[in-house]
Amino acid sequence: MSRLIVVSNRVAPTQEGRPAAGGLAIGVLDALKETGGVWFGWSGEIVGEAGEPVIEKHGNVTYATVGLSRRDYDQYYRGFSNATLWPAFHYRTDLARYDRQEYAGYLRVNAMLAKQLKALLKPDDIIWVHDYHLLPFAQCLRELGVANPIGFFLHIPFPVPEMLRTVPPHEELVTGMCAYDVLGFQTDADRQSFVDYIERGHFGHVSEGGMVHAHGHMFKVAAYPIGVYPDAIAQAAQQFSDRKPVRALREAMRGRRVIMSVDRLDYSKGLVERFQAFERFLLNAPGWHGRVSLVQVAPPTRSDVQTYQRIRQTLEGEAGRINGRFAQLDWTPIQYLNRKYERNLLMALFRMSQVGYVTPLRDGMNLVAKEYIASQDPADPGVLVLSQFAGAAEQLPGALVVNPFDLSQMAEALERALSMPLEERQARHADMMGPLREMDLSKWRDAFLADLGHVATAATVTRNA
Ligand code: ADQ
Repeated sequence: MSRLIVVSNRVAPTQEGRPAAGGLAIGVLDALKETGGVWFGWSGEIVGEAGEPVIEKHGNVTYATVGLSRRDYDQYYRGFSNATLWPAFHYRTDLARYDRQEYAGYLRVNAMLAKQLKALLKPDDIIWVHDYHLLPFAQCLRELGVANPIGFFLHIPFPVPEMLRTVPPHEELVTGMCAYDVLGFQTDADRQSFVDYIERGHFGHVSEGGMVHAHGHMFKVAAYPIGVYPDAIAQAAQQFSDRKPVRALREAMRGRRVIMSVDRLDYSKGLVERFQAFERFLLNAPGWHGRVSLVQVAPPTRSDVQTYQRIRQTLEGEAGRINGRFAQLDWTPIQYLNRKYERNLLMALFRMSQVGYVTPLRDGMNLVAKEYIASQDPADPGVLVLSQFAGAAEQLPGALVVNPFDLSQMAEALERALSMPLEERQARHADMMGPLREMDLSKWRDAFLADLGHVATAATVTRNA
């Protein structure tokens, strides 16, 4: 049987129980643990000079990690990946900057990682590459003569062509993407944006079954929405409901309702707008004063990228201002916690809250929305208030879907969620659990790998001919 080689920028910590870095890490690790295989990527360490990969085996997963030099880290990771691609792909051209040297560093690191991986490859390995740090990775491998099947999954949104064109080397990046055998996106809208770019630029055309012919390659393009394991989450949420931090929050709330938000501290997550909409809700609905708190858990990430330092300051300022305006001696409207929690504990916190408040300005999928639904007690479930710009909104019709730029609408949705009758809450929850079970994490992996298997067989025959 073929070995699965997963490639992502950051290989998640190997120790059990430690919180993983984010949605990608959680999805990939859970998916890989079942099939077994190799996970290759950056170790998270800065080293003098990138050396040979360090190989460690834990269970049926082999971790192959390499360090990055300071220059590589600054140009490839902090620079082009997170200060150009991330903001532009999340429609924040106001925050995106472009620097030719950083782009050169991005290409150099992709080529270096491809060379390192090539040394570990066997002829029948299947390679699955993840996310925006590695758009040119397949092209680099092909240049080294690698003929194995290579698929790519983009965890973040793929922007509409006009937005993509704001990234100066857009054409080169898309040409690189065409070297994959399968390109997977979170939603149909993302898939369509890619196809629009190809067709409007006359780079190629799409034939039946989502096959794209462009830049001399033939590859499949499709949406594979990432999922969670809803039943395992439900079980964990229930089991951890008696743990100390959950009990402590329950006691501190003394019967008050909880609106719960959990995100990495990132400007794409719409935290400032969310706080301001909560403020508007408090203004509109004085009857709720003292009866509900917003608990926002947001651990800092990428804190050495400047825009991330700024969002942190802004948010702390907003929380302070809103609390100063409304707090009473025994009530703090916003509890803002700048830290990570163990995953199972988070699920229990979701379960004890009455509203899941998930309002990114743009998000590839958003696993928190899915985790929130899965964590609920079906007999007395909470209500999900969800941004229309999260990929998850395509699959969670039972949520109260809001436009995160419309503070009044969000404020109304909070009020509606907090007063929703039990029967309606139950019906909405049941409506969402079905699709969550049908499109769980193993379906995501299996659907992608099945397509990669089919397409690659045909393509490899052609490449080797
Ligand atoms: P992220 O932007 O990281 O993921 P998301 O999908 O919400 O966003 O995943 C975050 C994960 O981290 C969730 O599983 C959540 O439970 C966990 N998490 C968040 N805050 C935490 C905290 N304080 N402590 C512990 N765990 C925490 C990227 C894309 C998303 C896409 C995923 C997966 O940006 O759009 O859904 O990849 O493809």
